[in-house]
Amino acid sequence: MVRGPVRGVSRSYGRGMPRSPSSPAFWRSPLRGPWFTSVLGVVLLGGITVLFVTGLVSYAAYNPNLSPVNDMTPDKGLLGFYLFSWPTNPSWLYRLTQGVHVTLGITLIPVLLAKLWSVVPKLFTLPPARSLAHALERISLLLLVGGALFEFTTGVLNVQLDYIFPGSFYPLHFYGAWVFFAAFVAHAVLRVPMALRNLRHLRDEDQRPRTDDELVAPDPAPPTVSRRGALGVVGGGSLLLFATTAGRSFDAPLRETAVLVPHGGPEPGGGPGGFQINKTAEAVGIDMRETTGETWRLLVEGRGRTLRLSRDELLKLPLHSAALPIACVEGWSTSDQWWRGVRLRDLAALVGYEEGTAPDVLVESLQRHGAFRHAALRYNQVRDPRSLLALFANGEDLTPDHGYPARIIVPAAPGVLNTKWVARMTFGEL
Ligand SMILES: Nc1nc2c(c(=O)[nH]1)N[C@H]1C(S)=C(S)[C@@H](COP(=O)(O)O)O[C@H]1N2
Ligand SMILES: [Mo]
Repeated sequence: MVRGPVRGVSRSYGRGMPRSPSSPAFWRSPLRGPWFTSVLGVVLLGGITVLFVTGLVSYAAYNPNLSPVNDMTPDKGLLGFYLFSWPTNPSWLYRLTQGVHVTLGITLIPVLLAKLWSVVPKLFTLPPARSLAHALERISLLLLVGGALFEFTTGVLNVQLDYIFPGSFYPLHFYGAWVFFAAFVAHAVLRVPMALRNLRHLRDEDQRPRTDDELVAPDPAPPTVSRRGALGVVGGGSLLLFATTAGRSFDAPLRETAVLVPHGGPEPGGGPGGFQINKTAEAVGIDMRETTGETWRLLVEGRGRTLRLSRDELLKLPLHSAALPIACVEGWSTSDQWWRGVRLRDLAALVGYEEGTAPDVLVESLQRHGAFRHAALRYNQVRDPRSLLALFANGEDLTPDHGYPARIIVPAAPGVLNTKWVARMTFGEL
């Protein structure tokens, strides 16, 4: 019969004893260790670098310096140093960069979570700082972990919940990306050499746990899965997310496999207008009497002139066709649709801009509220012969949801710039 703890026997590693998370013995998973963390870290090194580059590219694709209506982060200052004129070739450019950005981001979620889990004991290390250098390192780690969680969360919410932060998503995600990436670079510089050494010298299963490494549990619980098995679970999770997401960058039947994200699953209806719709006419409050009635006029302005054109008058202008996709910032896209309408540069010519001199244009829609009711296009986009004020899609009149009576379609431009239900185009001064 034993009453109370036996004197002289160390209690520290005893079962069932309360321990604080700041004690290494609190963490007992035998999976934690330098090899496991290094594998995940190296995957994230490559993955997050691609996310950052494709993210910056995505922001440049809006042509934010062109006009205040395109710029969701007007106070970016130096952070916009890299911006460049978004090209119109190849026409699938944004489909690729943004598809990669969003699909890769979603795919990396299990890897990120596993990586954070693998180093979580370090979060509780006491004392909080042993030296100034150690304090700085821990602050940078807080920015790293906080930044990663913030970027992944805002990105996923924007895609899944259809612009839950209207307008403010862009500054949040853009500024967050710079903070996160700065911490990420600092971390990579400090840790990548060690991670690569670990991968070269440590054999996962056979690796004798090096108890001198702070990641290795001093008092491990019996293993229920091998380290390789655990990595398999993480990789399987990533594969599952990939397989249920990637399809919405393609048409049916591939799109049907994207059950996890909006704009996956079946196409909306059939026929010529049966491709993905971002916002329906009803959702943005387009009054169909204004658009379908005889009263609709397109205002074309520039060089001091104003033209008012009915749809019938537009139809008498030279019509051209172009096969171009819709590619949304949310990561989904369609294959090429067959658009037919008036070239933007021909509209510029109507107000006096001769061949080869078409300028930037501000496009405004009938829509009264919402971030995407207007957009500016740069002259290189206006001059491309495939850039149209489209009146038809796939051989028939535009449907109300795709922007009847007229919409913009520009090669390689993000969906946001392809304004629907166009009411006015102003060439020149933006
Ligand atoms: N007026 C207006 N145009 C708009 C939008 C909008 O909300 N209002 N959404 C844009 C976005 S975000 C995308 S992705 C495309 C989608 O075009 P679709 O619905 O024809 O596929 O339209 C763009 N044009
Ligand atoms: Mo979009």
